[in-house]
Amino acid sequence: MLNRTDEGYMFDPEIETMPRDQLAALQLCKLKKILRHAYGNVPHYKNTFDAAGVTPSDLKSIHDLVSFPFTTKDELRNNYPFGMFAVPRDEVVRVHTSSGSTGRPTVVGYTMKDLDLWSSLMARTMVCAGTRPGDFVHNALGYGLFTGGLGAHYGAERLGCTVMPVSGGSTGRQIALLRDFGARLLCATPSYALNIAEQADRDGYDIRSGELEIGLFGAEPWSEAMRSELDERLGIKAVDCYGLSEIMGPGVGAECIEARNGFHAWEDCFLFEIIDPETEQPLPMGETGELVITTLAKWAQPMIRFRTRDVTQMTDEPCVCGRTHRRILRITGRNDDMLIIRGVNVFPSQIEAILLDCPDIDPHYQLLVQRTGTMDVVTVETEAKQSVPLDDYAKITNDIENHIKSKIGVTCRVVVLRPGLVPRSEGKAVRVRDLREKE
Ligand code: DLL
Repeated sequence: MLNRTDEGYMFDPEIETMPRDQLAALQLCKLKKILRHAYGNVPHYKNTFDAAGVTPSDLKSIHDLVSFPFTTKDELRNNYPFGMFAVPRDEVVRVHTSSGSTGRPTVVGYTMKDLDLWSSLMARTMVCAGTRPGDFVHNALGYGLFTGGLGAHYGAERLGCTVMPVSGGSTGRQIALLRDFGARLLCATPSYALNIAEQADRDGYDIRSGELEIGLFGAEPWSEAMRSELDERLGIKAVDCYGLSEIMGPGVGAECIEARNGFHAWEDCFLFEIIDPETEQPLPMGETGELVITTLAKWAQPMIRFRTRDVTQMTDEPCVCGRTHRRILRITGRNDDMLIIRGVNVFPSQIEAILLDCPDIDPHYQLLVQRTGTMDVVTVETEAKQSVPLDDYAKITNDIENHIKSKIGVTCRVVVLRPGLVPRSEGKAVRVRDLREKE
């Protein structure tokens, strides 16, 4: 077995360090095949390709992909439940769905081979984040229709770890299990990891003195400031991991523990583009826009140019870890979660970073959007630390309002609540509550 301190250990070394020209050739070969598979087996793709006047044989180089149509979440919904499958339903061995909180859920199917690939990519992700075979993994990602729990579970098993399938919730019990079993890796959403840290404090357990060394966090936007907070409070290195059910689940990319600066996008299995969401044109390397992903090896349900709505940027700067796969920098947020406050675009993660700067605040928060006349008004609800006297709340409120104004350029109302009053997350935190339609 490998020693935990073995540097440079990779799960798929040949692929992870593949020279860029070879990686590009591999992508082209896989892309041609997946386009044929999608066009030949999914009526939706046949129709949209035909409408755009393209067929798979028009793709001669990767750059030709721009003439192929995008796939949107609405189109997946319109093909509910099995219309996007490219194989007979009885070859699909697993189905997950998105939450469906805004209409029909989106369905994703996997063949046995797809599940095998997903497990390998999650194992690769975990190694990239510093996990090693034999580690004990505490998996607090939700099990069920959400892809987080099962994705991390099978990845950890594939790697040869010992997995505890705790799922989210029953936070008191999570602390006891972390203490008694000595997990090295914690998988969770960052907001739930903060909830765990808080519970450990309440229970008088110094989680920093335990065995925990790494947090593999994702499934929701979080800021660099939140990373420092989690590092500090849990005594770990917090590592970002990205994924989405429509494309596979967690494991589409992961930060390396060496740099912790943007996640390596697994380019042998996915093709990544950044586009301007308005003009829908590709943006040059380094510019911020919407991430678009094409699956290169997912068989049950290929996704061609899927518009993720996630806002980010890519970099082709070499990484200290030696991996050649490009990095996608922190996801600022989703287009759909972006608030436009008096003409200024604001993501909840920007507010989060400001709250974390304030020493009297615990970074639990929600943004409430209301309408007054024709104006949208945003209220930031957050919490004071236990030790802060009530008399100080007014001053803290004022300070945060000023910070938001000076750093982001918008005016928000801030309400500082007593500890425990902002709802806690057991999975993905709800950061924005839109009260406009109900008023
Ligand atoms: O959240 C898969 C996942 C599970 C990823 C566990 C990482 C860890 P969905 O429920 O389909 O899948 O949600 C996907 O979550 O489009 C992003 O908006 C957001 N998201 C996922 N990872 C990150 C991240 C899972 N690291 C949606 N940073 C995506 C920011 C993230 N946002």
